[in-house]
Amino acid sequence: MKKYKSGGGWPAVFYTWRKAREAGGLLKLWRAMRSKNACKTCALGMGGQRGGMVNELGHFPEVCKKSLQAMVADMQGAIRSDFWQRYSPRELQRLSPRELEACGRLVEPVLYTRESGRYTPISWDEALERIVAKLCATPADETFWYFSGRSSNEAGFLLQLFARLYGTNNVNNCSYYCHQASGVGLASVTGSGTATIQLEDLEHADLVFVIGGNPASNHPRLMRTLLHVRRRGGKVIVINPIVETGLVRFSVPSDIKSLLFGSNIASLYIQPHIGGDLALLTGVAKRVVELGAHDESYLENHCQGWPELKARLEEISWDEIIAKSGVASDDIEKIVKCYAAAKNVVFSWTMGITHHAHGVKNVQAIANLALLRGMVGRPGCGLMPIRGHSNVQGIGSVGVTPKLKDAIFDRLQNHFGVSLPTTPGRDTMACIEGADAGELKVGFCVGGNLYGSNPDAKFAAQAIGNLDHITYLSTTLNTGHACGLARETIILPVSARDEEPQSTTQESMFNYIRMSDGGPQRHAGTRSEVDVIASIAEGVFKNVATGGSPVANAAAGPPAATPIDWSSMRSTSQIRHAIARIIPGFEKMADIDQTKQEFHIAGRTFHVPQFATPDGRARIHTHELPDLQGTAAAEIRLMTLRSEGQFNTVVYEDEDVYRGIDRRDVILLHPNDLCRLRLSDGMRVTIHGPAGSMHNIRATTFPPIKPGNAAMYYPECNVLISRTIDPQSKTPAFKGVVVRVEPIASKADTRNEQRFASVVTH
Ligand SMILES: Nc1nc2c(c(=O)[nH]1)N[C@H]1C(S)=C(S)[C@@H](COP(=O)(O)OP(=O)(O)OC[C@H]3O[C@@H](n4cnc5c(=O)[nH]c(N)nc54)[C@H](O)[C@@H]3O)O[C@H]1N2
Ligand SMILES: Nc1nc2c(c(=O)[nH]1)N[C@H]1C(S)=C(S)[C@@H](COP(=O)(O)OP(=O)(O)OC[C@H]3O[C@@H](n4cnc5c(=O)[nH]c(N)nc54)[C@H](O)[C@@H]3O)O[C@H]1N2
Ligand code: SF4
Ligand SMILES: [Mo]
Repeated sequence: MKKYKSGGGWPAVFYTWRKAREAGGLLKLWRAMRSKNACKTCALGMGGQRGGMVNELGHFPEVCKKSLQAMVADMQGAIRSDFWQRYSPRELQRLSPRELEACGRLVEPVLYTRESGRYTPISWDEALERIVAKLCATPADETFWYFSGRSSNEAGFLLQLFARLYGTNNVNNCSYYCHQASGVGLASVTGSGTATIQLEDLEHADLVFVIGGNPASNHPRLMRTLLHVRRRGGKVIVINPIVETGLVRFSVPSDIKSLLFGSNIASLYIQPHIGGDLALLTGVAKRVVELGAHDESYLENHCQGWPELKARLEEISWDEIIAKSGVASDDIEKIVKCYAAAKNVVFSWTMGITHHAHGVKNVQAIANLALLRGMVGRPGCGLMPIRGHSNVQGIGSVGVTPKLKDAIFDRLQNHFGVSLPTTPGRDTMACIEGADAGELKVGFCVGGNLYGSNPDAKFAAQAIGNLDHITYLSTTLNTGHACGLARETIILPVSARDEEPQSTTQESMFNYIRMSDGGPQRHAGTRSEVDVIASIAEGVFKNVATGGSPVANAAAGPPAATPIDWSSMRSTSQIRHAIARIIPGFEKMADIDQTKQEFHIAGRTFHVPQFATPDGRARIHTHELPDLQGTAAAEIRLMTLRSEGQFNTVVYEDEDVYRGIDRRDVILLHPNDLCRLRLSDGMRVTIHGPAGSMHNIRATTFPPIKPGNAAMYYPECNVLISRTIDPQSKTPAFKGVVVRVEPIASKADTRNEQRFASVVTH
């Protein structure tokens, strides 16, 4: 396959034309993309009231392949009723994630029962009645509520409120498999779990670190910002085991000079081992202090823990740092030189940092490095986790977490005159494990693909299979609908953001609240998430009020009838009023309907070194360096990652264009490792991971990866990965997996276990 020399550029432009044809013409797609709705895809955030393809600073046009992919997918035709006759879940299990997505839009509720062995269309009334009856018969703490990050703030707020009044804190979101380590790590340093900067600050940085991510594919519009840093004479340091084409050179399609000639992005590209960042960041910090390039007065006046860090840095040996990071001292010196010379430095990071058993420590180590030179709490510099889903941050802000912040808990109780449960609540992995142990009986998932996002896919299927009931609110089919089947499974078809009948709001990774107008329904039969949640809440509490089947919460007894008029909660405007009163920093939400004024959430960004900790000082944490995994002769360290052509568990195309890979059933290995493991390019191999094996995978030569490290595509490879989690953030170590690669000896052994059929146990 042709390997591109830069990311973005003409391929991205041609892609737009191709996608326009699929969507029924350029004009139709253009109208959809320009509607006043926040981009549905990543959390960089575009669109909203300034119209689609506009960022927070008013730049236009900001559009990327991914936003087009998502839009065109939502513009697909409907799945017809006879589809369910033809395709049982067994057949759906044989389809790839791409084929499932391409089946079309879900437009009618469907019910699966284990007895019938298939999905059957049912009416909305029947579906809602069944769900309400199930909830009324189940102790609240035996249920869980999972949210993906694409839904609105309004849906998130309403669902968590309902779940808590129903009686459980088992409320969580996909962040536990994503940026939770960033939230936990940042909160442990600044007292606030989100970025310390706004987009505007990035425009003033003279050095940006991009650690453990591939924004060229995954957050394409960030590339324009990085390009501007370079044009201003600033620098970009990339820390990544893979030399990603688009981080070396990128052609920004909306910038004519860049489109024609391409732009250099990385000034310095450093390749650590997978999991080697903590050692590398510690090494850089050690050297900064050795050279006296740190800011002693900032550390003494605005931080706590500096003496301990200083002692730790003195004590730790260079041998250990170099062996565990995989980065030579020359390269560390180059980073330090750049950092010491810079005035405004932004540190950004993504999954290469959080998807480790030491994810929180990684984030704290990034913060340490920033604090050493006083780079937090000033304009133009700071800490910036690059978030995933378009509203994952908002979902967390409005309370879709097991534990509410104290202020939110108190205000919720006072505002509504209710009393909320005080049980600890379960994170996402604890829900999956609870389901397997029989402690949980009912699951409710708003968006996402709980099955497909889990490590240890076989276990995930078994755990969800152990539930009495699961409800999925979805727009399209995914592997979860095929393999994540409870005894009774209901899929409810919902409207996408730009089809909502009322306006909704979203929060970008820069703590910026956008308003989406919604738009005309594309398919009769879909309902808005808010409407569905309000209907279920109404049904459950009507039962309570009329003395119908009681909901017996094991701890707290049946829930009291609530003073909340759930029917009025069908109005997103009504929900926004409650959010404005309850969620700190969201006060401006109260009149956003009239003003249409999008806003930055108050109290989140730090432009003075006065932090949200009790004494206003930032906390410095010190760490032991974890051992480097996968160093035995027959082993290799594996990262699982996304390709250019997918969005999480949804695969749009098999090609990963900028990495020059044209299929997904591959393990990408450096030529040295092919040699070391006695393999050759294209050879069929079996991969043995901690949770399972995959057969018939192609060993593929991939010189851009650092020797000793390998890569495979998620979600297919989740059969391999164990449920090892970071004890602090509960996030699985999706990127620190040790595997063995074995050539397939005979032609007979060419079962293809990456197809999902083989992992389903019932
Ligand atoms: N096109 C597209 N865009 C997306 C998504 C998508 O699936 N497709 N998903 C969205 C979501 S939810 C998220 S969370 C983000 C994810 O955005 P990313 O974090 O960029 O995505 P991944 O593919 O998980 O991460 C892979 C990058 O991390 C590097 N890496 C792996 N291990 C390590 C390590 O130990 N150290 C370092 N320094 N680097 C490492 C890999 O080489 C690779 O470049 O993207 C969002 N945007
Ligand atoms: N091995 C490995 N595993 C990983 C990762 C990895 O890097 N490696 N990454 C992890 C990360 S970062 C994340 S965020 C998770 C992803 O976890 P999830 O968020 O659970 O999964 P997605 O694949 O994003 O969910 C896609 C589905 O959402 C539904 N959907 C799309 N739009 C809407 C909407 O507007 N409303 C509703 N209700 N539904 C909608 C569609 O049915 C679609 O199939 O996976 C995690 N798992
Ligand atoms: S970078 Fe993210 S928010 Fe911006 S257009 Fe692309 S997918 Fe949407
Ligand atoms: Mo994510």
